[in-house]
Amino acid sequence: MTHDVQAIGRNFQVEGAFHEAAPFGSGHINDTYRARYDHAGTPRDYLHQRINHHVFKSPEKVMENMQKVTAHIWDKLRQAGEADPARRCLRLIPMPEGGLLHKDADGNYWRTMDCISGVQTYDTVQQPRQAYQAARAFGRFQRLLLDFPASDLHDTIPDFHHTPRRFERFLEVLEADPAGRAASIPGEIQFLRAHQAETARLLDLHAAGELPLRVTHNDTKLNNVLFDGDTGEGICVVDLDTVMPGLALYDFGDLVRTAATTAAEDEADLDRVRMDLSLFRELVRGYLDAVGGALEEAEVRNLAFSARLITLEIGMRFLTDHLEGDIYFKIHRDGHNLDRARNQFALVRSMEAQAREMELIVEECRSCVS
Ligand code: GN1
Ligand code: MG
Repeated sequence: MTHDVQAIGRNFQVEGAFHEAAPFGSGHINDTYRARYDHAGTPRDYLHQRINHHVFKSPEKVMENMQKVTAHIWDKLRQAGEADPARRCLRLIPMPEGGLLHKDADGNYWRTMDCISGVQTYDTVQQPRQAYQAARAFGRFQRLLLDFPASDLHDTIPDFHHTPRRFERFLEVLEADPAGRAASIPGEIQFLRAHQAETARLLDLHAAGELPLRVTHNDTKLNNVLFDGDTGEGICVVDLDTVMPGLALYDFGDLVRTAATTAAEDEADLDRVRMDLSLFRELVRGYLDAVGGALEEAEVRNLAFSARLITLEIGMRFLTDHLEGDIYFKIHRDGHNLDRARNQFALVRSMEAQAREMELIVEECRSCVS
């Protein structure tokens, strides 16, 4: 569905006259447009974004979280003497009457942000140093939020990374089989059942007091990092919709899922899907360089496992959506969610086959970080 982006833009305090707009990014949930405005002869780019309110049931709360977290990060960057925080943190654009959220006549919720220029994003890693930079960016993000009180944030999607609940939900949908697809995927169902026992491992460690609740990003895909087009530095973390209290390991793991893989998330040729150990090493190094000193022992010990767990969880969510008839994630072809699920399960297998090597890399890297 396309939207009248120009009309949407009029509701925000953008600078300049509307020039053009086009769909932007590769998200599975929201609709994003990059719009160019002409400000006295100088182009000004903004992102206008429709928040999917079927997924984010309370867009106001999403915006409150985002506003608080970006304000906190801006303050910290300023305190640290950062010359240009606008390149390192998202900036939300308010409406003339204040407020950050515009509700249109169709009941859609819109927000606007500055579009940071001179940056690049990647769906898969092209060079090992991008993996290092992405992990450093998310590690820095985690570090900047260490002193942000988790209780100040809304749980905008409860149990977002509660893997055992995700498993229960999968079983419910499997049982109901609303789209009549269950009989065609016995191998995938069997794969998930065989992994049920490990779904609770991180939450159990949290319950035992070994893994702290932190303020986490919860959607740490590689393509949520902006890389400086000149230096290649990972300068800014975006997509703050799901910033909520959570476990840091789910963030690290989700980055491995998307940045240590040799293929895109929906690659259907499973022979191409593999976890690359040298990329994994770059991710561990980058993350520990940025935030290693603040992590608990159990967090470091489970870095490798976290990657398997979240990859399993996301694969399970894709498979659940396939069984439900593709109602949650946007799809661009028949069987898209099934392809994604198979891809993620292949990645889990590859991680399992290299589990020992991954553990050794973590041990090696942690001894280099003070
Ligand atoms: C969704 O829309 P996007 O790509 O930022 C999803 C994440 C999944 C991801 C899988 C709110 O994120 O949890 O990991 O797809 N976001 C939500 O690619 O469910
Ligand atoms: Mg997202």
